Amino acid sequence: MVAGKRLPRKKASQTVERTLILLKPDCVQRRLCGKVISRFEDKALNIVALKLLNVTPELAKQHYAEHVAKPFYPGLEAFITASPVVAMVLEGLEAIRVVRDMLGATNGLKAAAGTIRGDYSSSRQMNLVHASDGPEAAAREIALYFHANELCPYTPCLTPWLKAGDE
Ligand code: FUP
Repeated sequence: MVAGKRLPRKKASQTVERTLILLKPDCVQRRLCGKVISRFEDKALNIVALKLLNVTPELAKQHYAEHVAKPFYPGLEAFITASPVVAMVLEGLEAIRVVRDMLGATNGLKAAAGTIRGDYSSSRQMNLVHASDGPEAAAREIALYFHANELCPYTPCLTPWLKAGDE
């Protein structure tokens, strides 16, 4: 290294991630799917899979495996199976964290204003949207809701105007 000359700063590596999103029964029933999907599109997240389905009690138990033994689980299962949900896979740089930040805290009453739950939910259970909380959960949850051939990745033509080439 030349004395006094700084090495170029190494860029933190950014990862393209996929995350499983559920627009829950309250979101579908309250006709909020369009507004919520618009937020994800506006943030330049790519929708790579999307469908409407009924969550069965069996699927609910797999999805919420870590909560099945908890006292609130029966109510959670009754809620998530009560009406159709929209399942989506979103793709983008650091998508798992970005989407969780966009949702806000689990309890809508505590979620910051400006987040999806902060703006539209006043409930802990009816908090409108589920999003995977880490890479392992994302892989597990995507496989629960989608076959590999239902994922349709593509390059949006706006890409050069959404981020710099080295991002
Ligand atoms: P989140 O990671 O934000 O989806 O939240 P959790 O994994 O902690 O909880 C899963 C779901 O259970 C949440 F959508 C809210 C619901 N829940 C209840 O209904 N009651 C509770 O006491 C705690 C969580």
